[in-house]
Amino acid sequence: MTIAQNLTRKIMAAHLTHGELTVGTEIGLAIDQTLVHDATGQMAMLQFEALGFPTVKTKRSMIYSDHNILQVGFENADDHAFLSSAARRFGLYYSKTGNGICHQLNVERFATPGQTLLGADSHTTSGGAVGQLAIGAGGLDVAVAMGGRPFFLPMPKVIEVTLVGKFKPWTRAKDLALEILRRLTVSGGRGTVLEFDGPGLANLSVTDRATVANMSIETGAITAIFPSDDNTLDFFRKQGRESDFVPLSADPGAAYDGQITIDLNGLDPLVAAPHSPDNVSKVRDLAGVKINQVAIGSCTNSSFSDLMAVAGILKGHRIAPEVSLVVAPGSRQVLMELTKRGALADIVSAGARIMEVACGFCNGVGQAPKTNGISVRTSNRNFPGRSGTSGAGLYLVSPETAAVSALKGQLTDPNDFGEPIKVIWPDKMEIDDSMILPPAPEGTEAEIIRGPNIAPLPKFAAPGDTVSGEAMMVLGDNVTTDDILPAGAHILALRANVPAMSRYIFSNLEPNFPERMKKAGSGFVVAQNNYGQGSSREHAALAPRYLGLVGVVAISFARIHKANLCNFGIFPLEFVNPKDAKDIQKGQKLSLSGLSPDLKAPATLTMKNLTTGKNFQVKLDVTQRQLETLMAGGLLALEAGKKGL
Ligand code: MIC
Ligand code: SF4
Repeated sequence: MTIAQNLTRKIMAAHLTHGELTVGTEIGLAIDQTLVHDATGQMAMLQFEALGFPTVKTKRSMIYSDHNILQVGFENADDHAFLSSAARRFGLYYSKTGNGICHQLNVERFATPGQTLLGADSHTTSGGAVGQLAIGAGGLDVAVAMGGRPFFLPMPKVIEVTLVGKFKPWTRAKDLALEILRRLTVSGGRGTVLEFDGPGLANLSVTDRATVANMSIETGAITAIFPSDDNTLDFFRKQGRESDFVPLSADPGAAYDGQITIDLNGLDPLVAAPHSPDNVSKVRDLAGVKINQVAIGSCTNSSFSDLMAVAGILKGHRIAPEVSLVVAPGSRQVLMELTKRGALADIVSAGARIMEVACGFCNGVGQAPKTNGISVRTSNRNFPGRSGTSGAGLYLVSPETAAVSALKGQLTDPNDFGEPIKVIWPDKMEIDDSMILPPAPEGTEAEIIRGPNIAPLPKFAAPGDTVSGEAMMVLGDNVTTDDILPAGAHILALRANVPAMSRYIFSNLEPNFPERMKKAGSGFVVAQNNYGQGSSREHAALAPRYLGLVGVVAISFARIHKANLCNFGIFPLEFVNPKDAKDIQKGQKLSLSGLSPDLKAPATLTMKNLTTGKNFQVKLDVTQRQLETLMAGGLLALEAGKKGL
């Protein structure tokens, strides 16, 4: 008798290279597709090269130019020249600037049900919209997967999320995503995959599902996945990709490790207030908050249906005089469709500014609000400083709530607008992949272009049996990667240059930190729960390591960041007794001893507070593979050691 399987386990079983599907144990998965972009791709490609792979071994590997698109100096153009030449050389496809946001394009053009996708971006999870097992990771892990090696992760719990009922007229997929965050918070999804089913699914198009899958990462979940059903087939037809369609779902009666039911009919328009995506209320309860800016776009809400609804609301109206409205379509396909239908004209004549087809405002590349400004956004994160203005307050909402609020000049429940907008999809979308450049034909040697913004990779030494140093920072819960390496155009331009980017580590919290850390030469960060939540940027481990960070002692870690710490030789240490976290003060001297290549993972080790003389226990809760990596000084050092370099 075969056992009924959920969808996640089916795909995992079909890709399993190492381990068994036992929750909490390490598994290795074969990876079909990868993606990196122009904020993570520079490091990933330098690392791919350093690992000595001749060419990618996946079914498809993509580099997207979408994050780093301002060209106020030579840096971004250098990065793009490097990335497109590396793509040609190593067998990847390169999506040029102006083609669209990686996750939007992946869902439109490449995401395939039943396949695995590993992306150097936390919102890679969007691919779950079509039944793809799509996971975010650090660039080095993606580089390894591009080379044909498996991706390792702890086997997650699979949580069934059953959708029942139908959305009320003005409630949308974004409100469902926010409801999930309200229930789970920014850490409640850790160690899980959210697998959707139920009769309510019929009401969610693929682009709606992409919004929900996209924001699943904000709960700390590894990813989210939807079945591949009639709505998926309909979407694939519109994309001219029927041949990629495979029907896929969980077996009837499949077992799950947990269950949540959400009645769509019970949802109202919701908003995540500053400064966390789980700070969720009903829009109605916060209505009246005066706003300066409305920003519509990002990989969460920039699809055809999102922007057609926005155009429908704006048509024939004018935005409030004190509001700046910016609209950034998610892909060139979306922009073309808006143009053909006159919807772009409706948006422009309402007073909107049309932004480049890119991430843009979402992570502080342009459109930073005024000092203490209030910005209503359709994006997925509202962490402090993410917009590029440290005192600004970001409210995350659906495109409908954003558009209606732009007209009123204050946060407004879209139910106050009147009749809801009905979006009619075309039978076929405008398909033009000409901005995706193929790799060089086999047998051609393509030259890699390295301008001055492409710095060599730093090398790190193996630790001895003891590492010690000052507690350089003592922080609380939910420290984000935006806190560690801030977003914003001027820092993003330095993603290929570790010494330059390291000058911004923790700079929003303490501008002097990089200098202090470098001078100390060796030190620890101490924090509480969920350290490193948010983006996949490995630079938030790599650059601190370059400055001398040897360990982070916390109560718990976010999955991607913990893996990144190991990859760059920083010890992720968990307090055995969480109360010990409160005993450590900034500036105290700490030491971790008992390190040895013979240690068995996971290991419990003793740390000493040399200032107070007190000992405390920490758990190095890593796999044997990660322990070996840490003891070598990081993954590149480990691989170089194996090759005798
Ligand atoms: C983000 O949304 O924070 C980013 C910018 O897309 C990051 C990637 C990066 O910082 O390189 C992410 O989500 O992983
Ligand atoms: Fe780009 Fe924002 Fe999406 Fe990150 S979250 S990929 S910055 S649009």
